[in-house]
Amino acid sequence: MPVQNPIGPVDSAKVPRFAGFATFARLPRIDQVERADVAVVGVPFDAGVSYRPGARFGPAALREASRLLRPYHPELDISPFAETQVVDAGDIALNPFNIGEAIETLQGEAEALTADGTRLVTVGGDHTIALPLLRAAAKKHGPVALLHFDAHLDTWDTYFGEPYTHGTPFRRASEEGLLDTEALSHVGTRGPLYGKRDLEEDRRLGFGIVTSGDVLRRGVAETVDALRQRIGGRPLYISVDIDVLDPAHAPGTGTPEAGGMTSRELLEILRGLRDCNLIGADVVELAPAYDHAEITAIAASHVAYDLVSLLSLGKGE
Ligand SMILES: [Mn+2]
Repeated sequence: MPVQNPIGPVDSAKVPRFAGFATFARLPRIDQVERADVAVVGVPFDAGVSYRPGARFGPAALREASRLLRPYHPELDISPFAETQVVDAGDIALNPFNIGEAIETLQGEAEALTADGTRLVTVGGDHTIALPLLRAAAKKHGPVALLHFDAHLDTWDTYFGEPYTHGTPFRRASEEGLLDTEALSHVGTRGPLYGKRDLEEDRRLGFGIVTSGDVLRRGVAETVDALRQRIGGRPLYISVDIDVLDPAHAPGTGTPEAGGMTSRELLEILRGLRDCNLIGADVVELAPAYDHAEITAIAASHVAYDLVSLLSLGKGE
């Protein structure tokens, strides 16, 4: 059951949006409520990146950009902050010098945060963090369906011999049995690969691929239909690497690729998933040092808002 009489965001008629603490959407902190239905939590960690660093500053940038989010979502016809208790759970502090330890810590913190039924929208941080988040999700729900929005496959085996990086989380998750292999899909992939073998290995792990070009050719409605058929009523985890968007829509990220989706396409696809059984989500790879005029941070904050809204629609029942 959702929390009765949830505490909402700071009233923007009394305190202007550009004043006050930058919690996500100006919502209460987790220590200001008794229980939360949905929590937005930051993971400022980028020790797993292969190219441009800086996603450790993603959570702060997303919170700052989220000041302008308003409480009613017209497309989904929901006031997520009024119908469920949504909070900002702050940041999970990880060891930036030890990836193995960071992964263990994050899994434990995610398990603690979700123990009483709170569902998470986690803000990265680089994509390494998806592995411990999926471990925590699978421990609770069993193997989960996964929609992975990303320019890249992120199912590579190792980098410089290292198994835990931002390019390998979904290979590890598959190997560990965290994923329902009947219902896995990358969405928005594009750009050059190391070789054709990347695709063959990815397919062997059970992934389907909807490329960025597929979304263009089929359109949003057909894309959503195909994804929903694949997912059905399974517990669903959504992982959004903001580099799924074209650099025109998300320049502030570590490994940009030309030819990506628009923010409109991404948001429309997410809204098409309103009937799915979403159990958790993340938005990762926002690296504000490469951003301009908060283009990427604003897009990421809206993606987070839509994910929160989808979780609120589910109401945890
Ligand atoms: Mn990624």
